[in-house]
Amino acid sequence: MRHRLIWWAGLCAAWAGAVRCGGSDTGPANPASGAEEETERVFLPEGSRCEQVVPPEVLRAGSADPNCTPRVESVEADLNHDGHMDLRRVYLLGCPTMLGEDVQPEIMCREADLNYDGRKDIFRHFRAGEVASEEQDWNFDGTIDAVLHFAGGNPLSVEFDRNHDGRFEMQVLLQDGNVRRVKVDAVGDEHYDIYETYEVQTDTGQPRLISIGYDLQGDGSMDRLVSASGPEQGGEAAPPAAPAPGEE
Ligand SMILES: [Ca+2]
Ligand SMILES: [Ca+2]
Ligand SMILES: [Ca+2]
Ligand SMILES: [Ca+2]
Repeated sequence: MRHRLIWWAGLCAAWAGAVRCGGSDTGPANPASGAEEETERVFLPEGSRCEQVVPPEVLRAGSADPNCTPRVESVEADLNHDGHMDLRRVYLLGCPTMLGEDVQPEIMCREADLNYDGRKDIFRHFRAGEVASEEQDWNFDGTIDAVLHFAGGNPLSVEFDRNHDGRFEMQVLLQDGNVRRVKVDAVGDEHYDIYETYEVQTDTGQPRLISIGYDLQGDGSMDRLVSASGPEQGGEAAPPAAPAPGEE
């Protein structure tokens, strides 16, 4: 976590195409292949997280054509040719604009089953055609382990459920793709207790840890700030570091 974040690219490098996950080169098992006798497979429930509803703002905007109603449709694909759909894309089919222009189908959501067990594992949500967030189930247990948030098409922050208990105890804030701040809930009280602040070095272009703040009292404010290069500050409430982009 100390360096430029490239984990999700490594997680599932090509989930829109040939699917490979977790660094394995072998790909997901396909019991229907090889010399083994073919047996009927049992697939898990799909676990879809892509809604197939017209966004309310689109309904409110109305249509220039009184006979047209915006609608959504999904397109599915069977990537490993086992007869079970692994990839689903949901599109918004809008209506002609007030100027009479046709509207192209707009991607709203994309979800995929990366290990071909029947249950979807990665979900990318779009807003106005631009990626807004992505949910990832790294260990294929049906519980989301990481959520990425995007702004302007760029990743802005990531939340992690590191112990797979369904709660996010770590947040990483990004700036131009580099780690800017890491917040950790170390005691599991749903408040962040550790704040790591990073700065990109002008010579290397890599982020470097510059300070760690601790909330020792669990009240949401830093009580102790340790600089990576200077003397420790503490006693009184430590001054907060400059906020990272997207940080409240
Ligand atoms: Ca399939
Ligand atoms: Ca799966
Ligand atoms: Ca999981
Ligand atoms: Ca957790």
